Amino acid sequence: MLVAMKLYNYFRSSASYRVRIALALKQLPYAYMPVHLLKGEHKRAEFGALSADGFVPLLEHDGAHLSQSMAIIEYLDELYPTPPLLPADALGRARVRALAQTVACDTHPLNNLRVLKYLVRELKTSEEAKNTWYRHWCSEGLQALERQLQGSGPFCYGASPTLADCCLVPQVSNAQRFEVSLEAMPRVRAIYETCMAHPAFQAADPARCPDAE
Ligand SMILES: N[C@@H](CCC(=O)N[C@@H](CS)C(=O)NCC(=O)O)C(=O)O
Repeated sequence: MLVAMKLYNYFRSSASYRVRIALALKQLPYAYMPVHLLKGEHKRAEFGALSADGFVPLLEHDGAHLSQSMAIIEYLDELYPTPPLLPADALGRARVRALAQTVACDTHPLNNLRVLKYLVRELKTSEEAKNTWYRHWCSEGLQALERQLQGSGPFCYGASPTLADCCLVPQVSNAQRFEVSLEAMPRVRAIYETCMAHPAFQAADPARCPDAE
């Protein structure tokens, strides 16, 4: 039996977007709990009582509160294995996790809201320098992904979406928002197009979120 889930998230949060994609791929219903990051709602005591790290996404399921998008997606994949988001073989799983972590561990943390705020508020960098920082690290990360995607297709790892695609799409969407050039990344662009033609990816799109502005 399906136990009701709640996803605390923000439409523009790319880590939240990853989880929304996974939930949509698995066709799992959930209550959308908006947490407005720019209004600092993730810093409020109510949210702090649920979340130790104060980040979105946070998944509430079966009395538990789960943080970290990658851990949440793997949890969902174990509980609801169809369709699988990780390959059946160990080498395939290592490859998919490597792609996903290139985004989630090497790229996204450098461009997180708190990092950008720290640059501007504490280190007194200009808006322009902050955007240069953003574009640099986003581009470095996506180029590393591009190199690993040689021979891939139509998705990051074969014929169906995996954890890696859950990570690629939000990162590309961020890159587009910050006008990072994707010119030198044909594989990343092609996989992004394939994903965006898939109904689950469309359903998870930030523009379709209840808190979209
Ligand atoms: N590693 C975490 C990262 C979560 C994260 O960075 N969330 C961002 C939004 S994408 C956040 O809540 N940022 C709040 C802040 O930076 O103050 C995950 O994958 O879930």
